[in-house]
Amino acid sequence: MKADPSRSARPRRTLGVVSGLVAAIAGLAVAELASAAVRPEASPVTAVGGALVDLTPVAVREWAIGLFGTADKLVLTLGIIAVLAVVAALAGLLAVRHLPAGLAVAGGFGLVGAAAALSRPEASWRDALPSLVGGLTAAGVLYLLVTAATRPRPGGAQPSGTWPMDRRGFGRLVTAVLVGSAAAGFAGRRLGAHGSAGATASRARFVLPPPTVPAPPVPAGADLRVPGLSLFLTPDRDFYRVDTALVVPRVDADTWRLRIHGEGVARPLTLGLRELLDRPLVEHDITLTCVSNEVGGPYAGNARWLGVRLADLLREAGVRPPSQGGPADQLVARSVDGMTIGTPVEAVMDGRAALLAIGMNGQPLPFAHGFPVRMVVPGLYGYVSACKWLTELRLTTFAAYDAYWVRRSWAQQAPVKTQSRIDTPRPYAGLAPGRVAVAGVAWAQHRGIEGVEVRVDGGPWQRARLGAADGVDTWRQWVWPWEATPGRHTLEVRATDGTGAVQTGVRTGTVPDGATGWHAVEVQVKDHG
Ligand SMILES: Nc1nc2c(c(=O)[nH]1)N[C@H]1C(S)=C(S)[C@@H](COP(=O)(O)O)O[C@H]1N2
Ligand SMILES: [Mo]
Repeated sequence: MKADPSRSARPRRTLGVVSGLVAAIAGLAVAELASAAVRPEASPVTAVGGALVDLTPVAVREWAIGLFGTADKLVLTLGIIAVLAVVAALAGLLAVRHLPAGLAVAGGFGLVGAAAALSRPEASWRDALPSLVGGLTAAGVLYLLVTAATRPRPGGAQPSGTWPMDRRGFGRLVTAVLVGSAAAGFAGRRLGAHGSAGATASRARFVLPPPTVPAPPVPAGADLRVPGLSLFLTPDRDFYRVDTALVVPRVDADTWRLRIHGEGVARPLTLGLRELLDRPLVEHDITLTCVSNEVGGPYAGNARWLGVRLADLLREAGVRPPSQGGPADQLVARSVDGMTIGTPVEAVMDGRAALLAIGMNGQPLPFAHGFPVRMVVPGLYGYVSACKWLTELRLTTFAAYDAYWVRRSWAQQAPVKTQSRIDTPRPYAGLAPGRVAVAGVAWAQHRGIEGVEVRVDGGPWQRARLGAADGVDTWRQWVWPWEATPGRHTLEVRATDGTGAVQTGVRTGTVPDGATGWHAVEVQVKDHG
């Protein structure tokens, strides 16, 4: 007796979806294992994610950062997995109807991953392997599952209303594949950790040498110690992180090299970390800010950096700034993951503390913040100054070369704009009437902050009390005592930089060279009693 097709259609579909999903899990797990052996960036999800990051239009990127903040990478990864799951389910549905077509979709996904991996910076042909192996695995597993699912039950006759297949055999196969995938995924993890073990050990072994030129202690009054106010020095774990890397590059300090070359470089240099550390080490407090920071946003942090003066190194290589007749006006830094960041040579060599930093707040750089060596230049947004995982410095011109973000509609040059932020009270805070400490930070790196003013409900500007200044390259805390009265109120802040220029109230977005406008916070003050 033949099974009633209308009854078997639904289980058939379910089997297809399950087969597709299980095949995708197996493919991904095997690809992860393979990518641990090749390099973590070659994992299909990471490669596709990286390619998407590079292709994302600037408006979408800014929207995503605004919406998800530093969780944007996690959201992207989950999004890719969700799309993959849908396609896998469709491939499974297709496969129970027409097996070759389903297999082609499964394998095709491997090709997409491989293409993405090959498009990544510094990619070699080996980077395609994890995706290809993963695609083949997925197709193979899909074949096994679908043939098992459509194989007649042992015993021949199919009682009506039951599945026309060996249900138990299918279940056993699914279980075996899932167990195998978990094992492959676990092995991939272990192997991945093993692969970066050299880098991890090199960081653990790395003892920061003492500074040749220590920074003076942070002035006692720099930290106003108002509850809810950002600390003057941002602890590494709280320091914002903005980069395009879906896996943090783990660079081995022992094999790290920096190459300095290009236009007007009389004596090209290639240095290892030891040779870099042979030079005088300068300690300097610098506030780093991101051009993607909205008015009032969180992408600003202040740290005590330790590093070699970049200007000295460039002079050693025979570089002259444009003002002294040098032919190159742009210094292009390149990271191990292919990021390029272009900085004005003039700014780097004008006497400011432009550093090749190796230390952050008394520790070697965290991997996420550029271990072993990154750039930091006071007064310029991170995307034009602060290359992490640095590996190359090339002298060229702005006319001849556009760095990564410049090709994505950001300005070639971007000095930090004067900004101020209310940290406390928080937006929409419910406050008791009476004395409230309104406090925050203000920054205008390399110009310094001379004054901060606050106003309530568009009233007259009132001078805030400033924390002690720690040079012109860091932010400055401020506090203003407010006698809060019941009702809804808007607090606004503006700063005056060291040149006497008042922060503009004109609101502009982050693109192309940094947001402007005054930060405003709305609060609700409760009635008495
Ligand atoms: N290699 C690399 N360096 C990079 C970036 C990046 O994406 N890759 N992002 C830059 C940007 S936009 C900023 S704002 C700073 C942020 O540094 P942080 O993550 O240490 O705070 O790093 C800069 N250096
Ligand atoms: Mo940035």
